[in-house]
Amino acid sequence: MPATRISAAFQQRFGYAPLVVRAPGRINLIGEHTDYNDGLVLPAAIDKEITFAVGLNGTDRVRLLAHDKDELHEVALADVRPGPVQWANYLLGVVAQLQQRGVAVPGFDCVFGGNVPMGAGLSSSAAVECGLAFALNELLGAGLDRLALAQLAQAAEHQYAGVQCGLMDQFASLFGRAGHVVQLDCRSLAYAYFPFEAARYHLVLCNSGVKHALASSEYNTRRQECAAGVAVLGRHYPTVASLRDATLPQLAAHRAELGEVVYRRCHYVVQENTRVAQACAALAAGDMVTVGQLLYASHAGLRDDYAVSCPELDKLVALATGRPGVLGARMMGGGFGGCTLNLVEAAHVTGFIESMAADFLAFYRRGLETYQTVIVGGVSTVAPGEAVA
Ligand code: GAF
Repeated sequence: MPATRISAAFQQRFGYAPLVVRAPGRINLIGEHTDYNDGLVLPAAIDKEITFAVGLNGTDRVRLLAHDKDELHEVALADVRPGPVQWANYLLGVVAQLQQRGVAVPGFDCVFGGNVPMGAGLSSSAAVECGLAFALNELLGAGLDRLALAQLAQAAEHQYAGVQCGLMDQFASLFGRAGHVVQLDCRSLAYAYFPFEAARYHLVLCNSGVKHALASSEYNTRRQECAAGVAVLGRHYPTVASLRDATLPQLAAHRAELGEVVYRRCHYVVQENTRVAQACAALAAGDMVTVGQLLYASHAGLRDDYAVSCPELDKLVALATGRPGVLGARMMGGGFGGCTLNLVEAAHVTGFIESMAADFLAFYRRGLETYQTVIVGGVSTVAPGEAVA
């Protein structure tokens, strides 16, 4: 029971009672690399969570304890800036963003830890940022709403982790609803919940075990390539302010001017936005076969046009394809490693996991880590004694 463990560790280290907050990681059913293109995404918060114990300490210092690493990082509030301790940067980035918004952050203590696997593409970093932002907002009575907290956490990631991410991960962690995926329109910020029929279908994650060093640099490159595409299209079509506005015929008409790489990036994004809308319609109609087909199509686009997959992810999708009870599979998240998302009929989950693990072992000579997911609610406080994931 991590909440009790984290809270106890806080009391033991700092000697007073903290506020306890849980912050979930996320899956994304479909809509990858669309968030920073003003597009549509369809994520959900899952029962892989980070728990925070946070309290004001009456000093001008911040004391951060990463429980799972058993590492303490201490810094004066006047000295908050990005440093060499990566895990601390996510937290300090949140402090800096609060300060920039005029919130006077006093000294505080924070212990955090949980079961979101690191580097698996489940947005442990967003969970870390959102959990602390939520806790400090509560403790300080700063009055920021969930959207403001998500945007603040996103800005922390930009400035302290150097990843020019979109809003999806932070939004999912804060706005998740149990049993539902949430469609976010990243331009209007309108959102709508769609029930996910968990009794009949499960979302199973297969971890490629690959943590690609290029993930953040290539991510930022993709953003630039999309922006380059918009710059070309905007010269011909003044209504195109982002790839959300672009159409496939427009791309085809200017393929040479875009250049092959930029054309392919844009082609993927335009198609993926359409797939998200189609997936929402299929979900509403209870047509999970179509949802599954859209997952396969999304993977093909991410692999061939957007070029953010890797051999291990492609292999996992190939292994899942055609297996009993599997409706669809694709790589999930930013790419270059992390997990595949598999839509599997509930009755076949055990067989799916066992047979995938056996085939993965036979091919790569190493074990396959898999995670079964439950879709849960977004960041919240935890009452003393309350169980969390
Ligand atoms: C990462 C980013 F943080 C998200 O904003 C999103 O762009 C995702 O990659 C790809 O869909 O998780």
